[in-house]
Amino acid sequence: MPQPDRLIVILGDQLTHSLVDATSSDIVLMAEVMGECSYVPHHQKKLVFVLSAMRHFAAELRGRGVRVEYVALDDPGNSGSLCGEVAGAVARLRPARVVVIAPGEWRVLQDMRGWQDACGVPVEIGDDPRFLCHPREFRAWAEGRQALRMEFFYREMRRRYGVLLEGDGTPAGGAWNFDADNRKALPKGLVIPPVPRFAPDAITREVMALVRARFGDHFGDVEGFAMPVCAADAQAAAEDFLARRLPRFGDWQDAMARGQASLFHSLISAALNAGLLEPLAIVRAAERAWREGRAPLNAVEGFIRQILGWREFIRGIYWLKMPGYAEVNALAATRRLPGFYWSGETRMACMREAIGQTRENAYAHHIQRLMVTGNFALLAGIDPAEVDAWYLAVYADAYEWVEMPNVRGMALFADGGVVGSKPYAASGAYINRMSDYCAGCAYDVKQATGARGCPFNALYWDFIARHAERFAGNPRMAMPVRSWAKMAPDRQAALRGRAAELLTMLEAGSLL
Ligand code: FAD
Ligand code: DLZ
Ligand code: SF4
Repeated sequence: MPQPDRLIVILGDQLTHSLVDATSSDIVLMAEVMGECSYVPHHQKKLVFVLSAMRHFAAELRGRGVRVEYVALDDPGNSGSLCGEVAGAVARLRPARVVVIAPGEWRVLQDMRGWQDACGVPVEIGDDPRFLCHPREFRAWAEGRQALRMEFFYREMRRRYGVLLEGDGTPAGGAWNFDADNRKALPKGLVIPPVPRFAPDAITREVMALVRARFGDHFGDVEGFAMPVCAADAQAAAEDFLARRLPRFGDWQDAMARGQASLFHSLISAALNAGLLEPLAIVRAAERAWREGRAPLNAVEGFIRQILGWREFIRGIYWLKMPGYAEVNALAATRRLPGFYWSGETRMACMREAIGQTRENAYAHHIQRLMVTGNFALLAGIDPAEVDAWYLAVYADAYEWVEMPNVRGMALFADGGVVGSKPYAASGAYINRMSDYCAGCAYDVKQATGARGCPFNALYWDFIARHAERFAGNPRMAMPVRSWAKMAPDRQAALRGRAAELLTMLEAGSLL
C-alpha cells in the first residue's frame, strides 16, 4: 500500500459527508475511545446513538469507496484517547499529514493542538463549515456592543442568509418575531402526532450490547432505543416533523404535559449536533413549508429562530467566552446537585416527569430543561459545575459548546447576564400555567409555606430575597424585587423559613 497523503480524522460529532473530500490517496480515521465515552457518565442511549452513528457513517464512507481505518472501543490495543489513536495511525500508515475539522469543545481543541508533537507530522485544523456563523464573525459582531442579544444577532442572520424576507429585505409578515402568537397552554384532548421510531439494525444492536456491558452503570438504559443513526433516517425524521408537527410548533412551544415527551418539537438536535442533518437545509425546508402554505408563519419563524438564531448565538458565546466561561458563577452558587437528578426519586411531579423522561429518552424539550430542572437548580443555588456535568451527561444532543451557555448562561444566570438579560426564575405558578403536572403532585402549587407548600414557591422568593440587591438595578427584575420589599415581614419570614427547611432537606438528602 503506497504511503497516504492525508489522514483525515473524523470525530463522533462530525458525521457529515460533505466534510470528507477523501481521494484514493487519503485515509479516514475514526476511533471509538474511552476518553470520549467517559469524560462525563453519558446516558446509555447517548452512547448508543454516537457509537452506532459513527459505525454507520464509516460503513457509508466505505460504500463511497473511501478507505477507512476504524478503531472500535473493544479493539485490542485501543489507547483510550483521540491523541493516542491518531498517533498510532500515523505510526502504522505513515501519512504525509493529518487533517481534521475544528472540534465542538474547547477541551478537545486544546488536545488537538498537541497532536502534531505527538505524531511528528503536520496537523492541519480546519474550520467547521456546518455552522452558519464562524466564531471569528461572531466576535466581530460582538465587538463594541454593550449587550449581546440573540434577537439582533438573529435578524442579521436572517438578512445574511436571505431567510423569511420580503423582496425589499423586510421581514416576512411584517415582524421579525411572532412569539406573541405562541406560548399557549395545551388544550385537553389534543392529538399529538407520534415521533417516528427507527428499529435498531444489526450494527445498533451490537452497540447496544457493548454499551450494556461496558457502561451499564451509567444513567438510563439502552432498552427501547429508536433514534435515527444515519443521515437517511435522520432526514426521514426531519421530514416527518416538517409535515406533521411544524404547523403547530409555535402554538405550544412552551407547553408541558404528563406522559408527553415530544409534543410539537422536532427532536432533531441529536442528529443535527452529530452532523447527520445540516442546519441550513432544515431552515430552508421549513421556509419552503411556509411559502407553499403547509405551515403558518408563526410556527415556521419560531422554529427557524431556534436554529438560525439560538443555536448559532449559543455557539458564538461559547467560543467568545471560553475558557473563562467554564468557571463563571455570578450568583456564587455552591450547593451540591441533589441525588434525585439521577434517581428521579422526588415528590415534585414536575421534576419527576422531566427527569423520568430524560432517563427514558435522553431527551427533554427546552421548557423542561429551562423551567423545571434548570429553574430548580437556579432557585436552590446549585453549583454550576455540577449542573453542567449533569446536562452534559444526560442528553443525547449534549456537547459542551451548546450545553454550557444554555446551562450557565440561560438557566443559571451564572454568566451574570451574557446570554440572557434576566434570570429565568419562576415560581410554581409558571409550571402550573404551562403544564398539567401540578394536578398530580404531592405538593400544592397554591401554597408556599407548610409541608404541602410547592417548593418552587418558597425557593423563588428566597432566591429573590438573596439576590435583591443585585437584581434591584435590573429593570426586568424590578417588579419581583419590589413585591418582595413590600411583603409583610411575617410573610417574608415564613417564606424564608420554609425555604431554609427545604434547603436543609436537600442537603441532608431527604425526600423532597
Ligand atoms: P426544537 O424545540 O424542535 O428546536 C429546534 C432546534 O433548535 C433544536 O433541535 C436545536 O438544534 C435548536 N435550539 C433550540 N433552542 C436552542 C438553544 N437554546 N440552544 C441551542 N440550540 C437550540 N441543546 C442542545 O442541542 N444540546 C444541549 O446540550 C442543550 N442543553 C440545554 C440545557 C439547558 C439548561 C437548556 C435550557 C437548553 C439546552 N439546549 C440544548 C437547547 C434546547 O433545549 C434543545 O436544543 C432542544 O430542547 C432540543 O430539542 P428539539 O430538537 O426537539 O428542539
Ligand atoms: C460524544 C462522543 C463519544 C461518546 N464517543 C466518541 C468517540 O468514541 N470517538 C469520537 O471521535 N467522538 C466521540 N464523541 C464525540 C466527541 O466527544 C466530540 O467530538 C467532542 O466532544 C467535540 O465536540
Ligand atoms: Fe412542581 Fe410545585 Fe407543581 Fe408540584 S406543585 S408539580 S412541585 S410546580
